[in-house]
Amino acid sequence: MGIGFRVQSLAEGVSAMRANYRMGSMATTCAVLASSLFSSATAGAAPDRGRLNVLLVVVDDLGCRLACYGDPDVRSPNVDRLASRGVRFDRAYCQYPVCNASRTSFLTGLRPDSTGVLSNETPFRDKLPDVVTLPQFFRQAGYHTEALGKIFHIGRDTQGKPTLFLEQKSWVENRNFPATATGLKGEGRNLTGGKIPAIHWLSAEGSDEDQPDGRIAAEAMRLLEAHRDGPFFLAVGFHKPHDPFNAPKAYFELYPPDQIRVPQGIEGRLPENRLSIPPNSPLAAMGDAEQRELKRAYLAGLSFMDAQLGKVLDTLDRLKLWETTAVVFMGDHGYHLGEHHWWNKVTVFEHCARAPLIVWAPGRQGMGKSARGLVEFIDIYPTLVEVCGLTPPAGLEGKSMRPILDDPSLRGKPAAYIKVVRGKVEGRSVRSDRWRYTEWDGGQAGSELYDHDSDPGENQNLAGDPKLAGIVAEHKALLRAERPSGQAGGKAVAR
Ligand SMILES: [Ca+2]
Repeated sequence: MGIGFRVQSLAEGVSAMRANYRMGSMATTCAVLASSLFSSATAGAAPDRGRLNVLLVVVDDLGCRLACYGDPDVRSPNVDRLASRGVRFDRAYCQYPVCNASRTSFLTGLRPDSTGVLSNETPFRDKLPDVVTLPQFFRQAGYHTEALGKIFHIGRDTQGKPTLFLEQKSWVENRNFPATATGLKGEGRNLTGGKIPAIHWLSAEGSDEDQPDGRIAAEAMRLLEAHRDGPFFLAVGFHKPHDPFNAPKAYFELYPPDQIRVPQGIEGRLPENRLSIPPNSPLAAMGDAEQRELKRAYLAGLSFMDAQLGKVLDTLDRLKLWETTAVVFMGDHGYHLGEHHWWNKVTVFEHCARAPLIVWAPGRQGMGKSARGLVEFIDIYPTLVEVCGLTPPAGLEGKSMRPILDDPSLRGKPAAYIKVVRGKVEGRSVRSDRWRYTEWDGGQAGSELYDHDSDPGENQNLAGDPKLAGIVAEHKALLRAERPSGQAGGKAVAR
């Protein structure tokens, strides 16, 4: 059991976190002899057929609206069955609420302060040319590494041009699949009168395989068969439910329009601090009817993705790969569907910071249970490395979740961190066991405190309550603990 999983209070938590960092430094010193996160040299290891395979499924813009996370309105039978088999992490948090920044963070095992990647416009190799990414680490260990669809958000092609989804050093292959002409036809409309082109839905003609995610699932099934003897690291990046909200017609029909509920009253209210959500909410251009229509389209895409996941899971069944394959299923960050009068991501509210994370690890003792402890997405890299019996490279900033995979009742981390940038203003937020605390511009542009015992929707900002000054002070200390001295500005320092 790791020291960080047994802490009892916030004060102990900060202390334990610092102790962890010190322990990490000692471990780092030893592991440097093995490999470094910033070494471009390949290990040159021969494939080891006794090692676990890895299947990493990353779903774009998938929050925790899933039946297995307690939403009875959503049809997600295949995510649910994976959750029943593995460990469902109920409080897993991304480190930045945008595709590129989040993916760069968890695929390098580094916090956004260390990656320096804080937007969708920066190819991560511009900031971290020599970092050994998660799949690259496995590639160096002799695995066949291959990606389908969107795993890295943006990379550079062989001519050095920025390009979506491509990343040369991590994969043997990285392929994308456009929709067919049939898959782009159907019934649909823009819900903002054309003001925001992406707020468009399409109930498409054709089959699953006329859509990118259907083609990705079919190819994943083929690759699992071809590489069944392993070891492989297969990454499957489903695009839905990200916009545009396209899915085959059958998935729209799962959701009768009159049964769609959207936030009302306080849940849908604009936050008092305008920095809390980005400007120009698309909901300003929509009425209730349009909001319901949009949510229906999001859920149709979600259930379409779920069905594609089901085909991949069926293939693991058929090929009897469960005992030789670790599986991670995750969203890249959460998503608002009208909460706080916002539709999209890019906030540090719980709706956006929290995302689904399910881990199946053969042989671990906690499979089939759920975990309440706080974990961060940067913990995924060291976890997969450890459960596959490899030695983590020095410099990773997360902590292996392996102890929780054996005992899901462990308490997890004392805190989970997320940040976002609005122009020149930085927002930093910390989630502890009970509270969320956020500072804008170090508190100069506002602060927010939410009590998750009484206000899980984060609608009552308690930061100004004098009775809670001690709680605020504790969380200020937690925020400072995220950044030990000597680390900032896009350059990671091993500790
Ligand atoms: Ca995303």
